[in-house]
Amino acid sequence: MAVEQEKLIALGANLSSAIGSPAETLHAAIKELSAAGEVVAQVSRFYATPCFPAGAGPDYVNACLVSSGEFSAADTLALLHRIERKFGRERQQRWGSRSLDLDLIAHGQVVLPDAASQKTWRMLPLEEQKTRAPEQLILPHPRMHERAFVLVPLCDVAPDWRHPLLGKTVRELCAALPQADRDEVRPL
Ligand code: PH2
Ligand code: MG
Ligand code: MG
Repeated sequence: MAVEQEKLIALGANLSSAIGSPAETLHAAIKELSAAGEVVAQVSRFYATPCFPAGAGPDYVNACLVSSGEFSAADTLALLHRIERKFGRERQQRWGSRSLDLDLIAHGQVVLPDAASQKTWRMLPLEEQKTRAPEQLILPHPRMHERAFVLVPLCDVAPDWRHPLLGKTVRELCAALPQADRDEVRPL
C-alpha cells in the first residue's frame, strides 16, 4: 500500500456563494472535503488578504489545511474542482474573482510532472504567468513560495514542511518574503 502523504491545500474566496460569505463558504468546503473521505488533520486561522493582482477585485479570505487520505494527487485535484463547482465557482479569467478556490499546494514530497517542468513553471516571468496556465498538475504549486496569502496560513499548520526542490521549510519561505507582504495578511 502506498504511504499516505500529507496534502497541503489552500482555500480562498473573494465573492459570496449560495452558502454565504467567503468565510462561510470555506467552512462548508472543509466539511465537504471530510465528507468525501479526506482526513482533515489541521485547519489554519482564516485571514483577510488583499487581492492579487492589487486592485483586481475585493479582498480575499484565505486559509490552509493539512489532510491525508487515499486519494492520489490527481484524484484530490478532481475532488477539489468538484467542490469548487458545488459552491458556484465558474472558471473564467485567470486570477479573476471567485466564490471558492481550492488549490492543491503539495502532496508530501511529490514533484509533478518532473523537477525540470516544475522549475520551468516556477521561473515563468510574471508577464507569461498572466496568459499561460499549465494543463497538467504541477507540484509543489509553482507560485506557493512567493505568496504571503498561502505561506502565512501554511505557517499555522505545516511550518516544518520542506519544499522538495527549494530545500526550504514553509517557515523559511515565509520569512524570506518582504515584511510588508506578510503584514497585509491579517487574521479575521
Ligand atoms: N487567488 C488568486 C488570485 N489572487 N489573491 C489573494 N489575496 N488570495 C487568493 O487566494 C488569490 C488571489 C487565484 O487563485
Ligand atoms: Mg489559487
Ligand atoms: Mg485554483
